[in-house]
Amino acid sequence: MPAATHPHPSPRQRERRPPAFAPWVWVFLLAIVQPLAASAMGLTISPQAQTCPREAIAAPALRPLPEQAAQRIADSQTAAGRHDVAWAWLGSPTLRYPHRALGSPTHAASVHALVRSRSGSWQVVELRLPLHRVYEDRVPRIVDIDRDGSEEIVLVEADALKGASLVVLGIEHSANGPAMVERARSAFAGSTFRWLNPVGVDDFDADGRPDLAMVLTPHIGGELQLLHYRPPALVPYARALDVSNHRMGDIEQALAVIVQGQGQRPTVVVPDMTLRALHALRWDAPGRWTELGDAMPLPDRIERLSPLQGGACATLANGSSLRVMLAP
Ligand SMILES: [Ca+2]
Ligand SMILES: [Ca+2]
Repeated sequence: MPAATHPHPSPRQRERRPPAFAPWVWVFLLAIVQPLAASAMGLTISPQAQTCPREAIAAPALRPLPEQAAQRIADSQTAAGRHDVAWAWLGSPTLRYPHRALGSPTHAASVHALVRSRSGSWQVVELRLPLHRVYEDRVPRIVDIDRDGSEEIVLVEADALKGASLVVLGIEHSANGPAMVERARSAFAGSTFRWLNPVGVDDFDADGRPDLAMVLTPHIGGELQLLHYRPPALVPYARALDVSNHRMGDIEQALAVIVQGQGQRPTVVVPDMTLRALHALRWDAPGRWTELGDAMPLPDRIERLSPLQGGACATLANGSSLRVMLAP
């Protein structure tokens, strides 16, 4: 396992650190010297005329959304799969874990999915948590993480004493039909109300197998972790400090983007702890972080990051949008 390293700039990078202009001066300078900035820093930021896209254009759903999905918890999102999980949603609202990281003390005590059975019919399956657990999350993520043709569901679960854990659920088939089961989970965050926010799934270390990325404790000193999927565990193999992908109390969970550069491993674009600057971090051989430029200061707090081809679109608290691109 490679040694965990910190994304702080090397002495060489520090020598290149430009003088501390006001953030708006930076945006202006970057806009007018973009070609130079692109080759020198690996990450460019320029104004974006349109508002950032909310969602990628989705393919047609496998099945109509089941009526039961209307019972999902308030402010939560349904998720659509592409293979054998048509839909997933969070249910059974409960106040038994009164943490307001996502704005409301209501959390889900169950997850539900419309899945394809071995006979080809579609059935709703569910997984209910014990009384000391909730899903402290607002959106299921459907992905075939082990590429076996059957989709998994990724969620944040929270324990009354141990805090949050990232969990991967799968569909298991038996004579009784399909059932939702736990495949793997990360270590718990450590104590009550310690939370984590997922970033996404990609093959960050280029071993041919998808990994998970998340930010542990994004409100109190966030740590970006890359984790191998090794059922029954999610095993961290890389860590980077001074990151955050969530503002305490905000429902928005999308503040980090995975960018696929040409001929390179995937890069994680993620705010720093102030949510006013961006890191671009890539896990490179033989096991170290490459930071594509120093953290880039922005004119206001980042409220959301949306994927763009080759980069990300940042929505700022002042309503403006910025285009954040990796150098090719
Ligand atoms: Ca799978
Ligand atoms: Ca991998």
